[in-house]
Amino acid sequence: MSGTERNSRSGFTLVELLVVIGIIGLLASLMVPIAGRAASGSKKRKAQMEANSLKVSVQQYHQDHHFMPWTEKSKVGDDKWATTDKSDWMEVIQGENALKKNYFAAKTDDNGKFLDPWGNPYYVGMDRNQDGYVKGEGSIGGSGKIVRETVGVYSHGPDGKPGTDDDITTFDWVSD
Ligand SMILES: [Ca+2]
Ligand SMILES: [Ca+2]
Repeated sequence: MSGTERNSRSGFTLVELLVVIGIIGLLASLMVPIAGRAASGSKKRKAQMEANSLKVSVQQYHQDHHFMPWTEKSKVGDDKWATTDKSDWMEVIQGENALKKNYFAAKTDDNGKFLDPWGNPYYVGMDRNQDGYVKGEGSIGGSGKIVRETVGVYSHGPDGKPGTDDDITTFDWVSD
C-alpha cells in the first residue's frame, strides 16, 4: 500500500518547488523584523538589569562607608554623575576600598570599562552632598531636574542619545 502511494507521487513538480521556496522566503522575511525586535527587547532588559545592579552596588557601598564611591580624596562634595567608562571609581566599588569588598561583581572590559549593550557608558548619579537626592547635570536630566533617591543610574538606550523615550533609568526625573 505504501508502495502505490510512493509511485503516485514521484516527487515535487517544479511549480510545487517554487511555491515552497516562495513560502520559505515569505516566512523568512516575516521572521527578520520579529527577531530584530526580540533582540532589541532583550538588550533593553539587559541594560535595565545592569543599571539596577549598579544602583544596588553603589547603595551598598554607601551603606558600609557612609560616603559615595567617588575618590578617596573627595568623599563629600557636589552631587556627581560618574560614568562606567572611567575605571577610578569602578575600582573603588570593585574592591579597592577600606573593606576590600567587591560591590559590583560584573566583569569590566580590558580597559576597566563597563558599557551598556549599545557600547555606551552608564551614568551613575550620586548624592554626594547627602541631602537625599541627586541633581541633574548638563545633558543628564538638564538643570532643574532631580532624582529623588541617593543613587540614580541611567543609560542613553538604543539610540545612544540622552533625553529620548528609549532612555533606560532606575528612576523618574522630577522637577527641582
Ligand atoms: Ca544631593
Ligand atoms: Ca536615548
